[in-house]
Amino acid sequence: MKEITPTFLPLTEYREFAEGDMRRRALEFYEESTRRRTVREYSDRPVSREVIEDCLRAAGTAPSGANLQPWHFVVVSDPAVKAKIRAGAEEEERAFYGGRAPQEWLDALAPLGTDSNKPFLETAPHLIAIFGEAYGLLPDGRKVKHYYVQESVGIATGYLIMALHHAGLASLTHTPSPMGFLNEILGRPSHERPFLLLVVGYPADDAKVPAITKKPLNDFVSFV
Ligand code: IYR
Repeated sequence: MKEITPTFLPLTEYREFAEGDMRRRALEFYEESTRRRTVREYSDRPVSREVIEDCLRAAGTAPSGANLQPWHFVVVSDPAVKAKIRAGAEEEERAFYGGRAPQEWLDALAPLGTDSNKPFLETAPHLIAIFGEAYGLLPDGRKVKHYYVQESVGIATGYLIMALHHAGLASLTHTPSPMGFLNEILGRPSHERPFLLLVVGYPADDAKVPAITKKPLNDFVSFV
């Protein structure tokens, strides 16, 4: 066993807000979240790498199991690589929509109007492939086990989605299944499990989104 003495520092960056400000901030954040929509029709307008980097920096501040930050993000902007990803995803999606998915699942998806055709994987300027690392690797090759990988990567992805939205960018959480083709195309090792493919860019000028709604608070929250 390694003896490690934790180091503690004063919590200098915490900010408390007066009650009114707190209420306003909570409401404003909620209202900003309601404006976010998952977008499937993108413009090919470029998005600066700096913006993507800052949003990823925000994702990297997410809490994680034992602070081991068990994630890896690959930003794909090269059209040739995006084309390969589209081909890989559409192959899986054709199998999914063509029989692999049970009817119940297809029925659940019907309101979204999705199908196996994924042109946005080439149109959008950036695809961010998000991986969860089952373990970390020390410079000497030793493995460091990671904890709560799915939870940690999910939280970091949530931060990323909101950071992009806050910056004025649209995104789509795309989950072709299975996603092993991402490891192959992007040359990631097998202990990095594909978690999600985030499509990022400006919406197309004529983008439409499905008429779907979110549950009201009382339908998904209880107070005891
Ligand atoms: N991966 C498929 C199907 C799909 C599944 C779920 I669950 C969604 O919320 C949306 C789509 C596709 O991307 O079309």
